[in-house]
Amino acid sequence: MTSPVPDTITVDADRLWRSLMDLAEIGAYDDERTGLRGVNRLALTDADAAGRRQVIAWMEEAGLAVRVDRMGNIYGRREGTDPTAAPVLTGSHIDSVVTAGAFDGCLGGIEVVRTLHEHGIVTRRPIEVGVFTEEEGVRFGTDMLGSAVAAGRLTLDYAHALTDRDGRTLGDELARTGFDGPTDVRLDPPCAYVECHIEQGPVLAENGVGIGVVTGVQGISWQEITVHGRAAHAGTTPTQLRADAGLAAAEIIVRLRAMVDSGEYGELRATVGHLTVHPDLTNIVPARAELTVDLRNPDDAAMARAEEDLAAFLSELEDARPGLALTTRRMAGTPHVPFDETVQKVIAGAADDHGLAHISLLSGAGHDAQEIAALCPTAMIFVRGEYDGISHNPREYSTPETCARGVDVLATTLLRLAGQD
Ligand code: HGY
Ligand code: MN
Repeated sequence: MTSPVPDTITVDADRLWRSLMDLAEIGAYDDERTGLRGVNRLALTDADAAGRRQVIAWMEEAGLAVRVDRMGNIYGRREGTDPTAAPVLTGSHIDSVVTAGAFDGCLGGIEVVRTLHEHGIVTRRPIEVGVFTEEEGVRFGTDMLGSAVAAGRLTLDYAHALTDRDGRTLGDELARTGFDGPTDVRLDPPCAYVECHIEQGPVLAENGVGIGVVTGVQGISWQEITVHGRAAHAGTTPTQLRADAGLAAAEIIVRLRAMVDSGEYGELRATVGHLTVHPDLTNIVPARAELTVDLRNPDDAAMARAEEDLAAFLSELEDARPGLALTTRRMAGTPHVPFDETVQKVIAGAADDHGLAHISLLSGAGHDAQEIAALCPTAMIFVRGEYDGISHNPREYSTPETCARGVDVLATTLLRLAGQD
């Protein structure tokens, strides 16, 4: 017995929260720095695989037909009355950084289909829930990896060959965890894609609202820099005879901050999140330094200038310091991606009809939505984060009420899109 499709729908807040907390226990660890339970579910580790199995079990309980593709992307499909219609897709990721909170990526899609299922609501279009592989990019070095392959920006072979710091390939880890699925990775274009995600920043809280209608994602540039110098005795080697790779790495970090502070690159943000020196011993001048540079910028031209000027600085450094050689390797790079205005309007209308205040904002973080936007009209819903919106940290937090209201907006948005021609 099916029920008429309502104009708005609310989800089961307690069940949503229980699932969020249950998933957060998979890969949980006791974080010494914060004294909190953090989450460590690096892509295609045993913890991630356990999280995947849990999500698949929830999908099947909610009556979804589940498929896994050759990138390990998982899709749960709920049929509509018109099986030939392109589905409305929602989703995100469940892989995490190594010091994550409970909310990054895990919000909502399954709770929406559970709610439709229990109310006997059947939409015209099918609805699919996607879980994309290696969104964070911190194990295999390229972010939004599974969704980028699904959307055709990156090839399956490229992705399968990527290695982690221990030299394991993504292809091998898919096979080891049993998520080297049989279905083709290229995703047939959905009719629309809507992702609900915690903001991971302070903007919604600063504006006193719980819901964000996301207008797009800023540009991202990741590169690895290796500085080759010369190991030498820390006591006997005069300064002028040194080729100190550690010093050069420090000069790069200071230069990046000067570029940001100069204001010449718009709203550039720069982060050196990974830095190692070799042989990493007290009394040896570093022979080698490896660092990653993460640049973010909403303005593609300003991003390009920043990349060019950083490259110029690296070659100046090499010229100025005898015995130093620098190499760089591009890890990831995506432009500013604007989201679809019509889908944004549907989200804003759903938030209005739920009586929820909202603002529009650009995403500072990368998301799978920026990749799926290449296939179909796409936009995102943000839910407010607490504690200045801290994320990639066990302190990441959003309240049960805020999460539920965000997933209400997702549910109503998906309903409306799934009813459209
Ligand atoms: O790095 C990012 O922007 C996202 O958290 N993957
Ligand atoms: Mn995320």
